[in-house]
Amino acid sequence: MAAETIFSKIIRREIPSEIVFQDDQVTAFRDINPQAPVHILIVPNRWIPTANDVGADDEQLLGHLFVVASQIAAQQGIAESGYRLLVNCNRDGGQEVFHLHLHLLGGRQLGPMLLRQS
Ligand code: DGP
Repeated sequence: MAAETIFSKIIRREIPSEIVFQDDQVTAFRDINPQAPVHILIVPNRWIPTANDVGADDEQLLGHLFVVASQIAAQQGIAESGYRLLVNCNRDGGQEVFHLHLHLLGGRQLGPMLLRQS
């Protein structure tokens, strides 16, 4: 049985993190292990474990996630240089935290989308 993750505690501000944006639907905070000069996680406040658990009721929420991502990219000064938005799902996707989140990565040339392995 899946359970809430550390991200729920971050959203409720029960443990520290560098929150850059929060409203009633989403929270955005800096990744603890940044892979680029800008690496921010944009997370629905409501717990959705993986992309597999997204339903029709989530359409507005997930659209809002992208609106917030583009606003944060502009605030971080990377909208014009560019950035990557990424969602990992389950084992093969490399998901480590089972609370759906959008990675916003930028501030350097990110290179090819995937490592070239067979
Ligand atoms: P993913 O592999 O897509 O599930 O990415 C999970 C990300 O979450 C990973 O880049 C590291 C980040 N992360 C894990 N634990 C914490 C934490 O406690 N605080 C913060 N700020 N980030 C975390």
